[in-house]
Amino acid sequence: MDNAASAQKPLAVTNALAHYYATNHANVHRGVHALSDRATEAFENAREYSRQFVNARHTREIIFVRGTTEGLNLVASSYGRHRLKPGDEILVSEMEHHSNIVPWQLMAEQTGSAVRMIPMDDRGEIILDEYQNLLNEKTAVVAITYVANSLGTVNPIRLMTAQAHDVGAAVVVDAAQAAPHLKLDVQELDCDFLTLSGHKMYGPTGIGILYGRERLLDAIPPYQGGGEMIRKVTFQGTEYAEIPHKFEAGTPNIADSVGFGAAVQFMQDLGLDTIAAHENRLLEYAHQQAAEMEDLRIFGQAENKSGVFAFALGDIHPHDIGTIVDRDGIAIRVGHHCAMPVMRHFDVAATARASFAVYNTTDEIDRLFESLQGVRRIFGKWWMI
Ligand code: 7TS
Repeated sequence: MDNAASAQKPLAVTNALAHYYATNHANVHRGVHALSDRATEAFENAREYSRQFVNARHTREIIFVRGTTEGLNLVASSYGRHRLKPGDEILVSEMEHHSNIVPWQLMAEQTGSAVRMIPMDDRGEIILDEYQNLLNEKTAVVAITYVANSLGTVNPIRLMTAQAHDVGAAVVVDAAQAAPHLKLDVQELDCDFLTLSGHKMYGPTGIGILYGRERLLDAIPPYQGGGEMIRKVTFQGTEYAEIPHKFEAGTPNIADSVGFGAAVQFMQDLGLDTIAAHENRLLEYAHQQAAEMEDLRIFGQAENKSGVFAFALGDIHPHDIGTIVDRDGIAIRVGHHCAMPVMRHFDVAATARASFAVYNTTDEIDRLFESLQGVRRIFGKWWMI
């Protein structure tokens, strides 16, 4: 139950990886030989599956990256250098993962712009009135998570995007926690950039995608320089390749892109609606069980929630909870979840978090709650059992 950190891999994905290495591997986009053609085809097919997964208009808008962290750093760096000037403002919500805060702080420092926080309420929902008050003609970027990893809140991206566009700001969506659970549609959301990690959606580690609106990707400078991303190099100057290759310097992570394509197909074969319905049932079940434990506090009570059940048990430290349930064979995450501002909001150092994937069951949730009774026993809270 630590799937928000990383999901386990189905055979469809591990077989695709093994098959690729055993039969199709070579470097891409450069060989005249058959193997290189096959590798290139497999790699570019994975780009097409990724395009379909986020419903982008064109594969030119899909860049392979290492994961969400790299996607966000790429946008902050390339779009930031293109667009940000002294006095500009970047709006980032209070519930962001550090990877959607720190790259913007780095860019703000370099450009003389400022990062401002969109606050949330105690249920873990963005305060939309405050968001609207923060938007003004200085707002250049709104960087927002679709689903918060520490709370499970699903944010109203479509609405926030429309309001950001009214003041001329670009919208960057962190879809790391949304991609495993929700149907993504960049055209419907109308966002300018969206990024996700393959390893959280049953795919390999070290691979993810960044979607960018074609017009913007064309306008902004490359992120890294090297092979693959150029059209012509001389000592007088360099012409860059067309997108998406302009943003893919060096030999790409070919095998894991293929594995990622297989993960996308795995999810689509199961059905994104089926996955969401199953996980929502699990979350609801966990909330029902929790209601019967009066010393259990839930972090994240948003109306629209997905995947994450974060909690505290009386005054027992989350690290103790995590260690004890692990003895019962249950994996949960404890700590600040790379979201220290969220911990600060609730005035705690850490929380315990169970996060669900399509293979989890209500039986497993029963076992988690039995194990939590064991935690209470160990800490001598016998009167609560
Ligand atoms: N954004 C969100 C919302 C995340 O949950 C994470 C990882 C990231 C960005 C970074 O993703 P990466 O694949 O580049 O590392 N979140 C978690 C988590 O909740 N527990 O471990 C990692």
